[in-house]
Amino acid sequence: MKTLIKNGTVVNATGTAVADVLIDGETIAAVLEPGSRLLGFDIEGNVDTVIDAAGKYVIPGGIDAHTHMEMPFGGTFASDTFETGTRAAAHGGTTSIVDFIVQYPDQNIIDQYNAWHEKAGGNCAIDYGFHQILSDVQESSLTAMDELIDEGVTSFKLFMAYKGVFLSDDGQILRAFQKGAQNGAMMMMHAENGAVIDVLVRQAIEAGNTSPYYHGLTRPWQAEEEATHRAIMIADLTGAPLYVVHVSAKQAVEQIAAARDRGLNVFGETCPQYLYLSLEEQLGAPGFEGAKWVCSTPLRSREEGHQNHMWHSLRTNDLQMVSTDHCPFCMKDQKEMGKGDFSKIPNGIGGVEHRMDLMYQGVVDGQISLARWVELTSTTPARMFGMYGKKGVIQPGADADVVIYDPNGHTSIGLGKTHHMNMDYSAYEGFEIDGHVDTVLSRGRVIVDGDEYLGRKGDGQYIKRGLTQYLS
Ligand code: DUC
Ligand code: ZN
Ligand code: ZN
Repeated sequence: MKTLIKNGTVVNATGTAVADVLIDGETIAAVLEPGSRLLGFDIEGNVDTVIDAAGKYVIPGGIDAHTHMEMPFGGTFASDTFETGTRAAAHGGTTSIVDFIVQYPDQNIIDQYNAWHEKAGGNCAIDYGFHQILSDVQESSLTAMDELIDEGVTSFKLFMAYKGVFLSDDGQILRAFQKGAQNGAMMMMHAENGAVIDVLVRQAIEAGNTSPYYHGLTRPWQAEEEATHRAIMIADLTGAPLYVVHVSAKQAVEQIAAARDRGLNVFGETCPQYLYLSLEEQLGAPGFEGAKWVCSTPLRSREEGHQNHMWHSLRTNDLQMVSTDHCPFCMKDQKEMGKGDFSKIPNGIGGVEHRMDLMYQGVVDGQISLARWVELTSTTPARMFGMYGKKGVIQPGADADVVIYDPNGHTSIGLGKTHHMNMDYSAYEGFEIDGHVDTVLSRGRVIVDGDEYLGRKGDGQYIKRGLTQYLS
């Protein structure tokens, strides 16, 4: 099967060019001047399918490097399965995800790795890789880290919060980071001071402050800044590369920026919710509405300027990536568990479907350039997590994961509109985007055409990742 995408504006992280993209089977075969002939042959007359992308952007498929499909968490499970979540991702122009294998204390890491293959295998519409969550760093965990690297799981997430669930103490973090420094793994950190948060939460509940708004107030930026600093110090001490997930506080970015200025391999991701949503408007919504946006790290105060600072940091490369932390829960029966006690609301926001659009709106609004859009959402995720060359770029030899994006199209986000995630509300209800995902190809096959889904459950393949390609 040969496909020619002709006359589109190809956007890579390095810049843009009007070009034809020739796809042979699952792979990009050539990027050519429009209308070129190849060894004297007329290309258009010798392919099976021609897609005219004139006036549209042709970009590498989005890579969401932070998702939690069907994650067991907060007394329930994230409401998107690998099937529903990857189908929604495809609709939104994301062609790869990296999901988190969960280890709870006492669980065997290799058993968990196998369990996640069982869940994802045969169900995904797009390609998928795994990071491993470590919540119980023992000798066996360190051995498992080596084994998993050989299986393509080359990044490990630890938590400084959620005591009794995920939290690792500083000594455990040190040991895992030492292993990462040895074997080249990327160490990922949920950076919030859990002990401080736990006391603030208890005090708030005892004082009768039980609404979702207090989720934000009891996870203050100081707890994020302090933990980010501590993680950076342990990374510096051990020599491990560090990737701080879901950064939301401007003070945490400042810690990351200072570390990078010192030449450390410290990186940071933020998420669309920290660019667009706020403590005042969403968490502070009347009644129990704010539960829709309970996630950790929490939405931050717009008055304090965190959202503007996140955009700024994406421009200056103090932050390198945008992922979603897609961890959806329905209001009914799930978020509702925390009525009368915000600490029982399952933490998480769904957004895997909307990341490419929401970040494209950043281009329209003048926050980031077109090339930076692609870099933040595809190229850097590929390089950060050992997939670049196959993923994250339109070039010969790459997997033909391609999105044709229409800058003259329009997307209305909300339930009953673009929403394909298994959620009974949209965290971005009413958002209007000045662009539209027109066509999505996953390894050469059209899986989304207009608003029609043509993909198949199980066509997504496991991505056996290499080590990070992003160290300085
Ligand atoms: N934060 C969330 O909001 N959900 C999943 C886990 C996390 O760290
Ligand atoms: Zn986290
Ligand atoms: Zn997460």
